[in-house]
Amino acid sequence: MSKRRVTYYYDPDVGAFTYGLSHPMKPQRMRITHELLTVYDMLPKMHVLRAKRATAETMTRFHTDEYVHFLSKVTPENAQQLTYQGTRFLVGEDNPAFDGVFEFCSISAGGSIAAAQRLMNGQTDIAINWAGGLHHAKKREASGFCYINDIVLAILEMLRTVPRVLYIDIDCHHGDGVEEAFYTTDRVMTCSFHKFGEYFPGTGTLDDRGRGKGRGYALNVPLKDGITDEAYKSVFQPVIDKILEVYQPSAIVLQCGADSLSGDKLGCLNLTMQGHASCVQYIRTKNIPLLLLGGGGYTVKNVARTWTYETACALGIENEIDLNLPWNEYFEWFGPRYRLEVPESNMEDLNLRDGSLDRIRETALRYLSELRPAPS
Ligand code: VJV
Ligand code: CA
Ligand code: ZN
Repeated sequence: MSKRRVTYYYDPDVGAFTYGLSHPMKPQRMRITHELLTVYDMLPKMHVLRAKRATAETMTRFHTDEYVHFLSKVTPENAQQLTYQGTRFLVGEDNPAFDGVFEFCSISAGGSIAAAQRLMNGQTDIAINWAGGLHHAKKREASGFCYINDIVLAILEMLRTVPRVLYIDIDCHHGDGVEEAFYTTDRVMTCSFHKFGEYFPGTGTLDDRGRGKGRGYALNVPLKDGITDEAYKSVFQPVIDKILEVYQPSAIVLQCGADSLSGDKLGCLNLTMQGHASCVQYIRTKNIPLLLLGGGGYTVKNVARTWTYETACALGIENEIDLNLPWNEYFEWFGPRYRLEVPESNMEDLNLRDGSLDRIRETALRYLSELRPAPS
């Protein structure tokens, strides 16, 4: 397995933020992942960096001044009042005005932007920011646990240097915020695999393919409940191969949302840790500058397991790893087996029922074969 230079961004403060006690999004998962990376002795094998926090001004490269200003001011105490004054930037329980929300966003976005810069400088082959991947955030509003779209900001940073960026999203939810931001340009191709049908955010059908100059440069792969590794791979690999052939991206951003794993609290797919990671392994073999980001993932112990394993994949040392977990600060979380694994469940794969996956693969590949050559 050939080696790559890997840079891992981690801010030790990130794990202390909380969306609220019973909110499914738990920033602590980045700290647990970091602890596993530590006990697996992976830190000495990569550049471990703490990024500069993103400033409000940097965030306005995508978001509106009004929205960023609101986020920088909002607290649990004044949220109602700020919202009453006619601003509806945060809506409902999904996006609470939690303590330190702006600082949390500045860590998440700061990591993704710094990672993009380091890749573009040629200082690293793979950059990782597990605190990033917040794909639902919109230009002027928060959505689905996401406030600032670190992915859009990272891609905008890359577009200063390279002509074409490919965005791939394996989170169980549709990557709507990123798709929308680049819907009318051919300089970014977006490709999201997600559960579709009575599921948040409700967008991402095969027919949503981009508009104007961007026509054909958005691709959606809608899935039903229960997809397993083999079936997922049977659509992921040919679709990605075809995109690489027709689009020839200069860099790839892979959003590794871990709610597509079996047993996720909010997800409904049935991928194992290995199946999820095989997406990372597959992209890595293409030897294109690669940014790995986090995203969803609500069964915290499985998120930590998978992002740890995927960091090992980035380093090319996954075959040397002891799948019996070394002792660590969170050891009791990983019982009763104490293993680095996420097994599949016995749920039915509804994608195989009436040949729906075959039709989706065929249609996606046909759309890609109709694409005109990429802009230079
Ligand atoms: O389905 C929705 C929206 C509602 C309105 C708000 N209620 C709470 C839930 C239904 C229509 N939102 C989704 C958002 C999913 C975001 C996924 C983010 C990512 O993984 O793609 C990237 C990071 C949703 N599903 C489940 C919940 N919200 C949910 C939110 C809660 C909750 C339980 C479930 C918020 C607070 C609390 N419990 C205490
Ligand atoms: Ca997705
Ligand atoms: Zn998700």
